[in-house]
Amino acid sequence: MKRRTFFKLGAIAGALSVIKPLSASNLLEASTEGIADGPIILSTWNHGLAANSAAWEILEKGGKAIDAVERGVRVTEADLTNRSVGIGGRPDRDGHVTLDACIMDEQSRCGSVAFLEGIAHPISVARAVMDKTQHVMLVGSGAKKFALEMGFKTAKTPLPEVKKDYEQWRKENKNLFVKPEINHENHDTIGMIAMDANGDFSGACTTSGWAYKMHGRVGDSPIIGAGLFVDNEVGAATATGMGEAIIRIAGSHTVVELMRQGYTPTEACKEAVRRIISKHKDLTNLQCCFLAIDKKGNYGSYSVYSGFNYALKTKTEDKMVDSAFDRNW
Ligand code: SD4
Repeated sequence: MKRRTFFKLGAIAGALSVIKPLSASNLLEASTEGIADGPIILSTWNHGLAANSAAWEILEKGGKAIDAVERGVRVTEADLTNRSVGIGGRPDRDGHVTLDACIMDEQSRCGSVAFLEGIAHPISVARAVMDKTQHVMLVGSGAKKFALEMGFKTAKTPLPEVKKDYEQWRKENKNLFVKPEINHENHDTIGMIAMDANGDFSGACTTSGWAYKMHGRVGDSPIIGAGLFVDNEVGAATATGMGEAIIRIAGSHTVVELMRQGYTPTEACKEAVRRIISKHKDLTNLQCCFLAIDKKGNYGSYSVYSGFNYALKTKTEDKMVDSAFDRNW
């Protein structure tokens, strides 16, 4: 390399090294982020309130975050009126309800299942993958076989009322390659992250994914680093929204790594959203949302579009919080 070019590159590198992380604070209303004193749980969407309550029963007794997040999201999985989590979920284009879930603890142990059919609590199967096997991820018939061997109960899916909607959808959608919609009305995966009284983090994420997706499609939710990531030195993050876009930027891992570099949770989520926006020319219906907590108990979120909210539970708060966002629908 010529000496002059070398110095030029050196000057650019020097300038880059003093660039500060993006500041989102001027764009935020105070209510969209905060700091917790003691244990904290964040969960995506309105169903997060009930899930947080169940999880809190464990944290308030000094229990572990890993047990709290599993208990919490099981509440959402058990809600048969929920159309995008658990066995009440909508099927894929071929009429199969396929479930994705993952879980991760403070020791970076993790477990995941994807494309799993007919089992009521995929999050607990993911936990069993983590606790009982040498593996991280089991999919499809292998995941089902493992679930049955572990004694998990089977469930018949889709539910009759869901099947009726599906049959109607099939009548109206002869072209099976039509892009399924994911917008503010039809998605509500639960991603839950928590810090316990010991300051340890865990997270869980579970979904039936996009309604009427292609058979075999797996989203971000069961992928460690995309739908969920925990690093006990730094904090935790989870995601909801269009899984393909979240996978492309390794979303939740990106958020945690940005917090490691000094970004606040909101700034980190905002930067992940910025990357998604910059990498997609067509943002139609491309909602993606991130939630994060750092080691000091700071929490925050950011989404591409308005409309994303999350449930917050601490010693003093139990409420829904509107996320900061980049643009209005
Ligand atoms: C997926 N991320 O399968 C999930 C969908 C979702 O709220 O989050 N819906 O892509």
